Amino acid sequence: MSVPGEIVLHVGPARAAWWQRRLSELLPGTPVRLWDAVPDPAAVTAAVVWKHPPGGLRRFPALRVIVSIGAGVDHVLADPDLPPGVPLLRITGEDLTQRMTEYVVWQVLALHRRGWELAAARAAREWRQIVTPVAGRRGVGIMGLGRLGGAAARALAGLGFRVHGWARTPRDIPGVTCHAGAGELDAFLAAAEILVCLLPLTPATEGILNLDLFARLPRGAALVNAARGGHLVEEDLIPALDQGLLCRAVLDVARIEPLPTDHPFWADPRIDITPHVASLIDPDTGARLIAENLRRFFAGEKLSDLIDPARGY
Ligand code: NDP
Ligand code: OXD
Repeated sequence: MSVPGEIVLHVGPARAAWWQRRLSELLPGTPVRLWDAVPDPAAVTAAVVWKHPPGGLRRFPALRVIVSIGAGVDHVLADPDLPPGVPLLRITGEDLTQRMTEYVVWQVLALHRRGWELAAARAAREWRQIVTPVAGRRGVGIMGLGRLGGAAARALAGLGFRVHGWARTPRDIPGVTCHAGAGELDAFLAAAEILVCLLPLTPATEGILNLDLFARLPRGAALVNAARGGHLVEEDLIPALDQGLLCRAVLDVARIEPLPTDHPFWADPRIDITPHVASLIDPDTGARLIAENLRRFFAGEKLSDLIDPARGY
């Protein structure tokens, strides 16, 4: 299988050669060029990118499609100088969804069972028994009911949690109380003792996790942000913990990644940090999905991973 023209690739230097080789194997006959080594920019018809330099895609006058190496496309749409009208695709798939579901279930169960208190007791050689409510008496709120949020909500409902979900438009998920839009945000938040963010980062969701929102949760709620660092107003998190609005936070993402070593979050024992690993796609699966999406795109077949530029996701 090949696609017409050439592919330009922008990905971190550590893996660029690997991606180039793998995409060339999967799309034999299609030249795959590294970002800084494109002999003929006019021959490029597809760009496969992760955090490309803003304005850089304008170099390719025949560009027909952009593919994000990831489920999120905020890193592409952050470019104020994108070539207009070029379709944007992302990666989704069962592996990505399953990994995120595992991460969310892991973190929600740990928060629900107050795992951090057990760990502290163990460190102090203390046999401290903690009784927690059963899942059916714990409200979990999932912000974003798309591929990832929808699957996580179903899994948590299957474990017996009282799951509430929030999306932009009405959704219907068995076992999940779904809320939609700004008008139903308060009702959703009031039920979320554990709040999980799985929203895309768009102008409408940037900074949505802030002090005002935390004040509308049940007092002492816990936060899991597995979406994007830009959802959280970072300066609001420690005050929310200090004020008892939140009891704990789990962050898989940060505004600046890697999180700088002198960032105050590292020093705060109420904040658990994982290094953007909630659902890292393994590169081989990612490359296969990208190659298949490109094949479908150029064959004019139906695409499920197409981004709506007006919505931003
Ligand atoms: P989808 O596009 O499938 O779903 C997005 C969901 O968010 C939809 O339910 C949508 O509502 C809802 N939504 C969007 N905007 C708003 C809004 N303004 N108000 C309320 N709800 C809104 O995304 P995915 O589930 O595939 O992924 C979510 C995000 O997870 C990605 O964008 C990415 O940033 C992040 N991610 C993080 C990873 C990690 O390892 N930490 C790995 C992969 C992704 P509606 O249903 O009405 O359209
Ligand atoms: C993604 C991610 O968007 O890894 O796929 O965050």
